[in-house]
Amino acid sequence: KRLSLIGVPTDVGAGHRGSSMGPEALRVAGITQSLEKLGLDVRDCGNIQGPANPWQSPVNGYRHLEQVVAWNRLAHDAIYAQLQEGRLPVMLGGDHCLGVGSISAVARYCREQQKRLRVLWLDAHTDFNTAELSPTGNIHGMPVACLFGHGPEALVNMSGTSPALNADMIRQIGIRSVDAGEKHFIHEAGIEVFDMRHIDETGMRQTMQEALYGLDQDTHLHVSFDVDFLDPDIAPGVGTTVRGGPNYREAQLCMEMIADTGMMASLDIVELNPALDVRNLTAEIALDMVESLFGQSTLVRRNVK
Ligand code: DIR
Ligand code: MN
Ligand code: MN
Ligand code: MN
Repeated sequence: KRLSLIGVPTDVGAGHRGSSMGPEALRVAGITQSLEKLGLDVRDCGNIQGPANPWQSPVNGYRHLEQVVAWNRLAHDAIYAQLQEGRLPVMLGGDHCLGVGSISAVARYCREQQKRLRVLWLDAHTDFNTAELSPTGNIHGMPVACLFGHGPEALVNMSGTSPALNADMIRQIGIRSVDAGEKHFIHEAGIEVFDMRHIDETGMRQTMQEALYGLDQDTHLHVSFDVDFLDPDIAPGVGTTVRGGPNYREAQLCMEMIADTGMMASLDIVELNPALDVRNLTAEIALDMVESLFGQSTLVRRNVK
């Protein structure tokens, strides 16, 4: 497999500064070398350059909308270009507002290639807020709503059609923090959410079997990995920690079961915040997870493709 790492150093969508250092923290942790060791062809495209963070309060319910749009356009174009070259884009975020640009590029590509799209959204949060519903105005809490057609026009239309996604195309896993208005809105949208209670009750294995159900050879599988998916005991270096997430082994199983499908065709790694981390531990843990996503396993397994 041929991979392209694309650094998108943003924190304009977040409520804390520092996720803009995420791409470099992943490189320092050795992402290129780790993936090359797995036999992958890795191209590091470096970092995209975009507008600075003006650190302002929300305007009409959105914080830094102009900058968020600019960064997402750049991310969209960079990711789309790598897909067109037949490479597997790995977006190194940056905050999760970038899910709009990344998944819009993937949705555009899938439409052209007549591929089905399945997005796995690994996150403590559903990221389904709108300007009206959001308690913060931070756009990293809104990307899924934008992809469903709810949000500012520039973000909503980024894939060339709106909505870019519908409920058949996404599964959310690890959810444990949903804002009051968001809770009703996500239910209305009909999104299948495998929250922490679902994982507690059925286990990660059953959860992932359900989340991966129905993939076929024509499916493009996109993984959007918000590092706050992980329990803060193992991953403290994120802006919005929420207790009670998947532990190391549960998260590993999740990633290994995704790898077993052999179908992951694009990946986001977002919300890693080195300013809040401890000796780059969270980058290293996130990288362990990424290694598993790309097929690192203890033993040779019969279902490896
Ligand atoms: C919160 C936090 N729901 C918001 N969202 C985060 O501001 O909308 N998403 N942190 O990853
Ligand atoms: Mn998120
Ligand atoms: Mn999150
Ligand atoms: Mn390792």
